[in-house]
Amino acid sequence: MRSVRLATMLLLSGVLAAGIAATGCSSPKTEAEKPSGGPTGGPSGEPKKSKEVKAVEAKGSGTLKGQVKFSGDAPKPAPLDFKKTDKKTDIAVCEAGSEEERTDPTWRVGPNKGVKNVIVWVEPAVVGQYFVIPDDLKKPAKEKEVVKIDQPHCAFVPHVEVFYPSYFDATAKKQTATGQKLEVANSASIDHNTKTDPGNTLVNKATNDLIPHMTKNPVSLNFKPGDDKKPGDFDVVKLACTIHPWMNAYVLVVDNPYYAITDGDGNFEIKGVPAGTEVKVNYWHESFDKPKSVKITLKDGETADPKIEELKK
Ligand SMILES: [Cu+2]
Repeated sequence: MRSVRLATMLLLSGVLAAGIAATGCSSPKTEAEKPSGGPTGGPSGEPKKSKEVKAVEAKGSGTLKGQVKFSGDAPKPAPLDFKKTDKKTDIAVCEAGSEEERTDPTWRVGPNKGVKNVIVWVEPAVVGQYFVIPDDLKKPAKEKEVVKIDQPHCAFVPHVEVFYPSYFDATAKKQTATGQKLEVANSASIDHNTKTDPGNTLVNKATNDLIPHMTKNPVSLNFKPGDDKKPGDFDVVKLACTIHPWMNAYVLVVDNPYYAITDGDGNFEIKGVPAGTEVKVNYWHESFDKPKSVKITLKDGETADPKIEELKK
């Protein structure tokens, strides 16, 4: 199945790549959507321009800063239908959740029309290349050693996360662990389970099994961004609970530290982004079939807006 998907991806992306031109300094350009295997994303599937795995030659670093906005009238999140669970005794617990836990999490649009939970991340513009990660970013910040998703009532909180389990090591020429862990906890008084949908992940399809956890001991999920010998892969993994069919969450698995999730009003900021070289700024919202991207070249010390287009429902 995977090889068929990959072959299709490579074929499609070859056609698209032919139409993509390079851009100049700090001038973002919208690129055609990147084809990928899963409905919500998948590893980079573009053809290699060269088989050589090569370091990006950066000159300093800059900051990407911007806002992802919604086009048109903001949708109002509909209440979730808790009657959809077969465990009717759970409903009282579900109803005790916060407003965010009780309403459809797909669109969270802030007062200034910014869209929450859009993931923005950077990868080298040339497939096969990799960023040389500075030592201080080869491991997670203290407060991010564990990326934790909880289920306090009947929703995954947070709903969207990024997991950075490994980076491509220049010397070893392979993915090397950052030490970051991804854990799903259940602090509710009722049972939940966590499963990954094989239709929504390529590289992590092996984790497609039920992970029951009715205790407060969190379950550790060993997702990886892609091939251990390759740089630049990523995967969007969807988590679901089979007991409560409305429950889902998304985890983007990446191999570099240059990422952000938009806040309640769509704002994002990514510091330390390699400058002096063109980079690809990917962005993804759960309404997308696959991630989209723009390209930009930062100057050393510069803060620039990659100008992500407004999202529509
Ligand atoms: Cu559940």
